[in-house]
Amino acid sequence: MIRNSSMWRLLLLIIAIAGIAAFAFAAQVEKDTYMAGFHQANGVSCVDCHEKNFVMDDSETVVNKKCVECHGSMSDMAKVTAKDELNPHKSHLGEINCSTCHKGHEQSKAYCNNCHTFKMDIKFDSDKKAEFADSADVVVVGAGGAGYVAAISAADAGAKVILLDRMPITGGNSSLAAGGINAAETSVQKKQGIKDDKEAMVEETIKGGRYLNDVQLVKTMVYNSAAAIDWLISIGADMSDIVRSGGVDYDRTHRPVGGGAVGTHLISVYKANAIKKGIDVRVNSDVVKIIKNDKGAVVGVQVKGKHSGLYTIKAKAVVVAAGGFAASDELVAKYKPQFKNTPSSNQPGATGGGIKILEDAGAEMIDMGFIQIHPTMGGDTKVLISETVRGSGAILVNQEGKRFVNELTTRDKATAAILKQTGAKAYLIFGEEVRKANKQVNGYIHLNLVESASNLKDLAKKIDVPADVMADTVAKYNSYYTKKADPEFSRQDMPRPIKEAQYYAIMVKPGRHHTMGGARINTNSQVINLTADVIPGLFAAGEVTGGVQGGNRLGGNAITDTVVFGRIAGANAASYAASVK
Ligand code: MEZ
Repeated sequence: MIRNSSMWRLLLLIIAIAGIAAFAFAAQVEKDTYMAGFHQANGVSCVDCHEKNFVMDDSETVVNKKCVECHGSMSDMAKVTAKDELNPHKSHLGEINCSTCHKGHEQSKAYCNNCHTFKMDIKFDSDKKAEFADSADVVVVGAGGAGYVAAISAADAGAKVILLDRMPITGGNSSLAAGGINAAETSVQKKQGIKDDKEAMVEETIKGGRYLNDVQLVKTMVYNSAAAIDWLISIGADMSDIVRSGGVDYDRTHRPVGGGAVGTHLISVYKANAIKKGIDVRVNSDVVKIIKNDKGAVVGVQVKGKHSGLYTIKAKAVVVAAGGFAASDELVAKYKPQFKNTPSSNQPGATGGGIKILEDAGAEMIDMGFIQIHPTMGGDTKVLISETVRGSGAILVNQEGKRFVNELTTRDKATAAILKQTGAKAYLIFGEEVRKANKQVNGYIHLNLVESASNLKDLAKKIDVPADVMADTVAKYNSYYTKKADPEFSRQDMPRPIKEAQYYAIMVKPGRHHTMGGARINTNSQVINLTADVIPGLFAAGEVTGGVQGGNRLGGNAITDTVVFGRIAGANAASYAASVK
């Protein structure tokens, strides 16, 4: 019983909210492009299909039963659609549920392309072609690091921007980036008295890339890297900690204070900027096609929204920044069959969606067989143990307790060396000094990837390594640290000894990390086609492109690539869009 006026007010509020929700729902389903709206318009209510409790099992048993009750079986429907040009009810007879193709709350267009990729025009699809549901000056495909940077840069240049990501969250592989961003002759290095040299960064990147890089792209990345750091700082990023990565002779990997992971930090900064700049960010929105006009210029994209179905966005320019394909067993098997069964450090959406749409749009694909194996993934997990743990002083030992490689060599060499050890694995060994310099180690501890002990003997026991051998290995390394010379493996940089308890061990194994191949671009981030011409209005940046990293990428150069080429792509896309009538 309702006894006082505040309860009345509460009841009225509930009724008002329910009314607004019902209105919004009705407005959403009202369109007859939605199965639910179509049914409602024909006097069929929600409960007729869903029954009272609205509980849906994954097989959608109740709604499928309801379809059959009203419309008959697949063979009944095959008779109804027998005269149509295509008769999918007949060809799928007995195999699938109605709801596999017919979605209640998604636009009911191009059902077939949900499973098939027909090159021919399908009548539902061709109806839709000329119909642009939305428009923007610049559409950016992929909301990882390169995509966010391109979107922010395009918005800064005055463009109306829509940023789309196929995954339910933004960030892409960049959000997993643990290490840092390489840049030479930066304001931060200068402030900390760290000497560096742009030409050395160019040379080291090309040497690390096995002399297979596009030299002009490398120079563009390096010469713009210091400005990239200043830009990141200007939009709110902390780049105050500097460490060394593998394959280089300079401390140039910039990251947040205390050795925090660079990726999560940058993505949160990018997100805040995207909101501030009014960028329309859409998740669960898979771009399945780049649309071009009859002159070959880009005019938009076709998107498959999780709930809105297929729709198109008109755009004057498109930037593809959808990442690589190291998470795709299928593409890895195609381009590098020997890496087919290796685990991947990548986020699950890194399956080459951007590569496919660029290829379909006529882009030239280069270096596709160059797939990088990162030497140190945590045990048997997908978690990457950052190279910066070695960079700040950890050593690698094998099951016999011995060092076997210069820990700061390039990734391809470190990987090859680990794969030759017992069990094709190794252990990162370090003391409290390294943990303190690397906040992210606390994360590895939290994920149960780390063994620790108050002395080396107990640590060795925990990882089943001969204690006396490991003690001897660590003692030798500490003496090399003191002498600043490593006669065994010529490691150049030994920033910390392994002296202070606790002592830590992380079991590591190599795993797929980065795909160096992708669409060919020029130094303006314009996409190049098979006849070496620019595709008008099409830009790309980050891991979806090829040529920047050559045959092997240096640690810390991925984020540089995303920031430098993301900025170039975004600014150039905006200025191209401004020139389109
Ligand atoms: O650039 C990278 O991939 C990187 C630095 C990874 C890491 O080991 O942290």
